Amino acid sequence: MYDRLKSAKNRHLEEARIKEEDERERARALENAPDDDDLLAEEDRHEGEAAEPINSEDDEDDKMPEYPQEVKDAQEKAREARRLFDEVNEKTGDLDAKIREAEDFANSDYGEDYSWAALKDKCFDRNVQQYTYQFCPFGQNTQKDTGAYSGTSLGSFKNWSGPEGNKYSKMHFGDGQQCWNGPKRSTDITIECGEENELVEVTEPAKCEYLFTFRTPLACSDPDKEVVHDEF
Ligand code: MAN
Repeated sequence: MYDRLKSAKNRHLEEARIKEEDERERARALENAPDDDDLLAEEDRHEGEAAEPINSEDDEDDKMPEYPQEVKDAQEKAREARRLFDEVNEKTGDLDAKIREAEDFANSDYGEDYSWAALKDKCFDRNVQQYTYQFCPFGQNTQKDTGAYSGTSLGSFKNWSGPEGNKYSKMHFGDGQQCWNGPKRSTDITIECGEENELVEVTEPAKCEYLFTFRTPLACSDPDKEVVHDEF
């Protein structure tokens, strides 16, 4: 999928580059100015001013002679080429963002059936004493004074950390805000089956090491996969 996006992007860029290059060539040839190899830069300097004469021999004359028509045409073409280039550049920027997003998605572990992707970009809060804790499954956990705007990072998602065979039952978050005289803050999350997505418990068993319990229907075993026992 990104290969297709990438080649579309490269094609757009190449077309715009060639078109801009052609127009510059033409403008250079017409202006017959060997030193001026950047018509667009020249164009910038003239922006907002009346066109200046090429060979101004009469300084007293207020009326400015204009560039020859071919040069003005070439300047307009160059402006057009630049507009096209800017437009394509913006489109490739959008494509870049989509490619990054697709790559991120492909490099993340959302489970065999990608079902955990449903929690991507979601966050769940719980108030405990003076703090509001926030669990953002594939992002960053925080602790903030309830009502405060910003908080303390309790780590960002590192990996699924459940035991073999049950990998998706725990998550580890690390590299949070450094604890005074202690480690960088981290969170371990235990994931349980529940009817709703809910952060049900928050504790700090050791200084700056947090434990969350999160309930979600995603952790409930798939009834299709369960062994069906005969009821006879
Ligand atoms: C803050 C909070 C607490 C933590 C201390 C450590 O008060 O992040 O959870 O135990 O800092 O100094």
